[in-house]
Amino acid sequence: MLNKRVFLSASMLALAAVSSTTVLAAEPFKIGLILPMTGQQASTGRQIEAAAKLYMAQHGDTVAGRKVQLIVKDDTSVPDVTKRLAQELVVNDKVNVLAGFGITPSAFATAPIATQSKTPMVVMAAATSSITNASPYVVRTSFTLPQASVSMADWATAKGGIKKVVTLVSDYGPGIDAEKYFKDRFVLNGGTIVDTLRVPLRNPDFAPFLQKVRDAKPDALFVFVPSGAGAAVMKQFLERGMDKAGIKLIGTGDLTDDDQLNDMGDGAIGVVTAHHYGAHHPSAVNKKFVEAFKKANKGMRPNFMAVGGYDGMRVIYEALKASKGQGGGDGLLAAMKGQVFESPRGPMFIDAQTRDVVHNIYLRKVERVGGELHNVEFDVIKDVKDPGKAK
Ligand code: VNL
Repeated sequence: MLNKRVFLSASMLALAAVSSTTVLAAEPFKIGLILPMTGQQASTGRQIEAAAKLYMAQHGDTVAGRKVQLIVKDDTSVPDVTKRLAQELVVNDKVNVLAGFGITPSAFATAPIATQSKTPMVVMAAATSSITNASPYVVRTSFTLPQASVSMADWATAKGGIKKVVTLVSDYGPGIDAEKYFKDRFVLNGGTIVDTLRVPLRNPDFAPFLQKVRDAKPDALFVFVPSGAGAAVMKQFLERGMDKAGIKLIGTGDLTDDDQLNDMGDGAIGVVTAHHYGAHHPSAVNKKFVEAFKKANKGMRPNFMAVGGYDGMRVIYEALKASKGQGGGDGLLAAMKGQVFESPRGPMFIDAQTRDVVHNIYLRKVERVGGELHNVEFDVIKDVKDPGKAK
C-alpha cells in the first residue's frame, strides 16, 4: 500500500514536471521594448521600432521552437516612466529580455531592475560609456560617444587642419563624454580648446551659445546633440552665417542624423562627422537593409538608431537559438557575449568582457548623391573599442 502510494505520487510528480516543461516550451519568448514613442525623442522610438519589426519580418517570429513576442512600451523619454514600465514588464509580463532605451537616463534607471531580476538588458540607443558598468546584464548594440569623439579629434588635427575648437554639447551623460573625450584627445594632439559650452537636453535654445562661438572665432565648432536635435543646430549655425565667417562645423554623427539630413539643405554640404553608421555605407548587407527598411516604412531612411535596434534583435535571436529556446536570463546573457557578425554598419562584435559594442568608426562628409544629402565615408578606423573602458 505504502509502496504503491509512493510510486503513484512519484509518477504524478514526473507527470507534473513533464507538463510544466511542455507549457514552458510553448510559452512565447517575450521581448519588452521600451522606447520614446512620443515627445522630444520620438524619432528614436519610431526608428528602432521599425527596425525591430523589420528584423522579425525577415527572420520569422519563431526561434528554436519559441514564438517571439515583441511588447512595445512608450516611456516618453522620462526615466521614472522607463523604470516603472521595466518593472511591470518583468513582474507582470515576465519578459525574457528588456530592450530599447532611447536616452542614457532611461538606461541608468532600468539597470538595477535588470540586475535584480537577472534579465538581459539590450541597450539599442543610449550611448554614454559607463552604461555597461551599471549592470552585468547590460549588452549594448548602439555605440559610445568616446568612440566617435576620439576619432573625430584625431581627424581634426591630422587631416582637418583644425587648431582651435569650441565644443558644444547637450548637458548630460553622452554630451559630457563627447566633450571630455574630444577635448582630451585634441589637446593631446596639440590642439587648443577655446571654450566648452553645454546646452540643456530639454527644449534647448542654441542661439545664445552659437553667438558665443561666433565671437570666439575658432577654426571649428565640435557638436554633440542627441538624434533629432541636429537640424535645429544646423539651421541656426547657417542663419548666423557662421560657415561664411570661416568656422567649420564638425561633430559626432548624431549631428548629421540620417533621419533629418536630407531636409537640412545644401548648407549642410561639407560637414564632417565621425560615426559608426550612415545609410550611405557602401556594403551589400547595408544596401539590402536600407531598401527593405524604406519599403516597409513609406520611404523613411534608417538612421543609426534603426541599426542599433536591428542589431539588437539579431543579438537576442541568436542568443535564443544558442540557448536552444531556454530563454533563461543567464543563459541568454552568456550567448550574447562575444557574438561576431556583419551588421549593416559593417563588422561588429560584442566584447565578452565589457558587453559593449566594437565596430568601425567612419569619417564622413555630407555630399549630395543622386539628389539626396548623405554622409559619404572617406576614411575608416577599424574595430574601435570604447575608449571609456581602456586601462
Ligand atoms: C543618447 C546618445 C541619445 C546619442 C541620443 O539620441 C543620441 C543618449 C536620442 O545616450 O542619451 O543620439
